[in-house]
Amino acid sequence: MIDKKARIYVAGHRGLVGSAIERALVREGYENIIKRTHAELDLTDQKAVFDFFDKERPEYVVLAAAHVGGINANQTAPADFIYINSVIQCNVIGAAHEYKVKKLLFLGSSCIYPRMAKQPITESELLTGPLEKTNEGYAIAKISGLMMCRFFKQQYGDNFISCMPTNLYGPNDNFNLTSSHVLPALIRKFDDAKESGADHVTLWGTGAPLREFLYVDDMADACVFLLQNYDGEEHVNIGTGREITIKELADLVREIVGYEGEIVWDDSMPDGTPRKLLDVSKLHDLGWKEKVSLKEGIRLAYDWYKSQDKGELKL
Ligand code: GFB
Repeated sequence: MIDKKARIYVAGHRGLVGSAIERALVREGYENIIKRTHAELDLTDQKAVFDFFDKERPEYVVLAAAHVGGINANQTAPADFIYINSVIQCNVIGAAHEYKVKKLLFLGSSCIYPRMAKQPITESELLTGPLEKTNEGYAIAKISGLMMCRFFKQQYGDNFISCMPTNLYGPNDNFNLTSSHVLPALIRKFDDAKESGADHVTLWGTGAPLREFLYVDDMADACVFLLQNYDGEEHVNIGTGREITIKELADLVREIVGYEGEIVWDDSMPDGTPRKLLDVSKLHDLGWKEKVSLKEGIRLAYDWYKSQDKGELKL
């Protein structure tokens, strides 16, 4: 059991994932959550990170800080994705080892698996084939973080575990149409078009790829559950085990937003990996299952988007 007064550092607490993990920890009664904004602590600065661990002595660490983005951001800036993520991971995992953190949870992403992995993707598919090219930089950094946790566990006995969430969405997402993931992009595109009375919305690719989506607060619950219940060497997939085509997703978001115009598919933009469905039996066997349906989650995400002051949104 993790003491409710334990010092828990959530790296990346202002992002989609980190903010949800902070909410989940608070809900569970944890009272001593340590946070630093990017301006207060630059996680790519090794000395600053080690000084911070030396001073704050966190007992638990959730490494949710990452340089992230959707298919276009990943494809156009692979150097940033591999470099920034690798440096952040090395610094935080290295400091967690040095300062004897009791447990660390590292968050990866389902894009770590081979492009043509057997579906649904079990944890053992890792490193069995070539990666999807549009996100190779990000995937290689995340694979390295996962392996680093595994090797620190093997060599030093550090309790560093990893999880691999599927595509996530919810409050504090990035709604910038160049760098965002598909769900926030759909919410914003349909909402903008509804407000402006535009007769069509342009979406990327063919709409044929299949994706799995998990509401971020469910993912955060799963993370807290793993922190409390899992000490294994192998990473754990976090998802719903259900998939939907991008075209079906677009129809669903359009209905929730209430936009009645046309959808135009721009196939000069990439589709990315054709299918990315996680096998979540390991997580289910451990005793965790999601609560929020896709429809309900999109409604919550849309309500959140509408409740925000435009100036506060990541647009
Ligand atoms: O969410 P997304 O950017 O990333 O795109 P991935 C998913 C699918 O939605 C792709 C299509 O087939 C896109 O072509 N799509 C349609 C759109 N319209 C849009 C749009 O307006 N914006 C966006 N962004 N997509 C990312 C990886 O892959 O998933 C990352 O690049 C990470 O590394 C993340 O793993 C979870 O699911 O293809």
